[in-house]
Amino acid sequence: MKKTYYITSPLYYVNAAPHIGHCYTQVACDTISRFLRQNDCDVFFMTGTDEHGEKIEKASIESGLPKGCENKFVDAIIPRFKDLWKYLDINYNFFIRTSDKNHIDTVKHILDVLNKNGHIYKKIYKGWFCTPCEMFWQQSQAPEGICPDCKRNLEKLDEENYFFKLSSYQDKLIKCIESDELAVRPPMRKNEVLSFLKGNNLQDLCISRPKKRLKWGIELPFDKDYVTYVWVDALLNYISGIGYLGNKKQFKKLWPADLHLIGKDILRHHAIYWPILLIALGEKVPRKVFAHGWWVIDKEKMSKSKDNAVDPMRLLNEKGIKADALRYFLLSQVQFGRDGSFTENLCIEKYNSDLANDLGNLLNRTLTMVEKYFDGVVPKVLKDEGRGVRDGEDDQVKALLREEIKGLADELPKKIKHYIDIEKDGPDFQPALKAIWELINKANKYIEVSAPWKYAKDKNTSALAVIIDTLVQAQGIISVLLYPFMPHTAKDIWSQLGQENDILNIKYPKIKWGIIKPGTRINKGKPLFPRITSE
Ligand code: ME8
Repeated sequence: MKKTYYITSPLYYVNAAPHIGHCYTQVACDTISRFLRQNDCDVFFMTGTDEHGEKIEKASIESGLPKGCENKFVDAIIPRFKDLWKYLDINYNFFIRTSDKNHIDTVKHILDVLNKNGHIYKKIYKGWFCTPCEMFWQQSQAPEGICPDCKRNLEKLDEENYFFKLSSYQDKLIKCIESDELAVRPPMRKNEVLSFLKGNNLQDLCISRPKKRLKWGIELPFDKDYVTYVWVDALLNYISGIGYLGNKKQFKKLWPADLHLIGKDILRHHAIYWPILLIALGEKVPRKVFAHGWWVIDKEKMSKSKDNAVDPMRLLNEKGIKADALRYFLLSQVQFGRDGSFTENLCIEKYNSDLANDLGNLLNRTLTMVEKYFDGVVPKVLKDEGRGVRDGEDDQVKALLREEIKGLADELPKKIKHYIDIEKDGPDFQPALKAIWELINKANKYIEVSAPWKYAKDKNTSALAVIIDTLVQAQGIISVLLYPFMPHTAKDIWSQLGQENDILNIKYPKIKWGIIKPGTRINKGKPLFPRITSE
């Protein structure tokens, strides 16, 4: 039976159009999902949008719509997210909106259960509140009235609200995280959460907003004068979306989630509030929460509200950086978990060096030689392989390089598995891509060193066949291994190598030397990555 994985992205706020920070999480989730499917696993990848709360209400009013028309505002913005995910080849299984009826019914049902079971109480809240972060802060946490997270001014609040008894399960949560029943990763984030939990008494979580202040939310099932705090509403998506209320069979199959992939800004919500809500509900905690770093511009987090957001469509339209090139940049530029600094120039530099020069040229040169020397057909290598190549004076170097290429290619699937494995410390995309590029670079070097044009001049076809076969096999393997990271490019390489079967059907055990059969007619197309000149 296939192994099942349930992977989630955060639900993105729909107060503005998405930027490359949001693309980052999506691309990472998509890459993991594609990788697991290649390994014959059954994957359910869920994403969606977070549509309630003050932030959205404010954005709706600012857009010129009257209060009470927030649904129109969010409906209009959803296609921007869906279209972008389509453009980026994000292959999710379900898109949940917190305005979906099923989600609303589930939230009401769960709050009712929690209330009936004594987990919720009412009291007057006095303290600070940050509207952009939707977070409450104690005087001791924010003595200057500045939000510790986003550094903006806080508002003083003094109002009666409902609270969830977060504090009851503090010790239980510490044990869950320490034992990795809930694996918080990377390790620095595990340490961060544990030291917070051990060094502070958890304050109970305010889970309501009075309607006189905010109407755009899910009404509390036990008090019609209040709506639910947006974070409680949003976190519950992870179970409402897989049938907690209406599809028990699917819920049983998928829960607990194997991975909640998030940005580090929302670690506390996912590693503290969410597991405690689940414990109170009598459900299992998620298996893993992985918090990646931020894309920053001039040391500031890229964000919709800070006006420094980079629109991926602008990168395409003004710079010619297509979806896969952006995917590659995001995944290869930094170690997953750390912050990365984004500039257009860096993105263009990496495009030109890794994609245009290394990957694109390798394919182009190889296929040009297949056309020129073998009429566009992948040659058969004679049994005594490499005979002719050993004729020259630097024969040893060439033979060694060829062996190295084969060795690297044989090892590559295992290496990638190791880095992406979400059941261990992964995912980490950068070293996985580095390993693929090591092979690409070795193959380019092999062309330089073996100088096939010299054999062509000498009409040494058997030697030429060995060189071409080595290059073609390596690129067959590279294309399939690249597929989770750059699906469009992988398919393109695969098809230019003359392969007619769907790359999706090539599962991991089939990724090995000999993947491209001799006699295959190649299908050379346009260069994959034409160079970009930056002004
Ligand atoms: O927090 N760099 O939504 P959101 C990297 N609705 N990743 C970034 C980023 C940046 N500069 N900016 C955003 C919310 N992200 C809530 C989540 S989940 C139940 C509710 C990514 O739209 C990052 O993964 O503000 C962040 O966690 C996510 O976008 C959502 O941001």
